[in-house]
Amino acid sequence: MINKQDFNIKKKHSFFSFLKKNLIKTTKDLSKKIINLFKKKNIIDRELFNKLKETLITSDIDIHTTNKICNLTKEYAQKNKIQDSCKLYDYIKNEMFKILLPVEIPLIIKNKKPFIILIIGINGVGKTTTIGKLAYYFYKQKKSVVLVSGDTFRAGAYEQLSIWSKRSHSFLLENNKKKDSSAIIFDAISYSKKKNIDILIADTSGRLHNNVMLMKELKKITRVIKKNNNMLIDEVMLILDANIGQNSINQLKIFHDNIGITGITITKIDSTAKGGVVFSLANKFNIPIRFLGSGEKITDLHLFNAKNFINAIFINN
Ligand SMILES: Nc1nc2c(ncn2[C@@H]2O[C@H](COP(=O)(O)OP(=O)(O)O)[C@@H](O)[C@H]2O)c(=O)[nH]1
Ligand SMILES: [Mg+2]
Repeated sequence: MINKQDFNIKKKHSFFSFLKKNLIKTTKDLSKKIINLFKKKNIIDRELFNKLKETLITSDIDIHTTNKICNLTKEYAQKNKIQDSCKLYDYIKNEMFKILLPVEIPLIIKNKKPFIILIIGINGVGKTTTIGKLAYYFYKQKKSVVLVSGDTFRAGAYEQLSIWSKRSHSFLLENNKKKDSSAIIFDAISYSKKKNIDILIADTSGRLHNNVMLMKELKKITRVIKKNNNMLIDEVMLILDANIGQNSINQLKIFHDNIGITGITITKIDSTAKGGVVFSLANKFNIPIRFLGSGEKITDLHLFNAKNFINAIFINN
């Protein structure tokens, strides 16, 4: 059953209130502490900056990004001879917004058929679920979508994708059990070309990110796709689970070094207190954050929006 509540027709501000509500877990502490330090009159001294540093680090922002925010704020306060900590609230808000803004780059579907999206990431991060949500998102935009299950390792992977294909009105290609994932995806491209399909989304297997075999398999998939009449993958989307905090930086680095990532989707922002990692990912890698996943329903997918994310932390009341 399709959930009638469609994100495409939701009012703009409802996404903001959604984020505010759902980010409560993600950024509640961060929000509360920043408000305590910079919405109340505090003396601007070394202790205040130590507290800011501690606040950022404990919400899972890495040390490098934390130092950047603290140093900029300190310099701004000194340069402008600011005495009152309240006057720094908007400054910090803006500096943190500036970290997120460059990675707010939505996925544009070019008029190339099929537009190929390869979904990768370790086990359990939400790859298959995100594919279902994406397929529905494109279905609402009146695109024809084909799914293919390149996960030949996990028992039930095909069946799980099959459920999502029905929910999202997309077409799932049958897998030839004798073939490996790159051959299965190769066939899916040929099929989609023949049928003039708009978008092909390929699921892949997870396992461990330091698993040499996994990287080998993903490299083979990208090689095989390139050989298919020079078809390029249009989006290599890495799925990261917000729950794993700083560990997602390592995951992104390994996948990016081996395969080359063109976009990120961060799932499970509804169930974590480690949302600060979004700032680390944005600051350390200049890779677009496409979507946020906020639950298990088909409509729990949201375009990443830097302003909404910041406004959910820096609450103005
Ligand atoms: N709360 C929450 N759960 C999610 C989200 N995305 C996926 N999940 C759950 O995470 C689990 C693993 O998802 P799955 O798509 O099978 O991960 P995969 O192994 O990467 O394909 C499932 O129980 C999903 O329902 C999300 O955004 N929020
Ligand atoms: Mg899966």
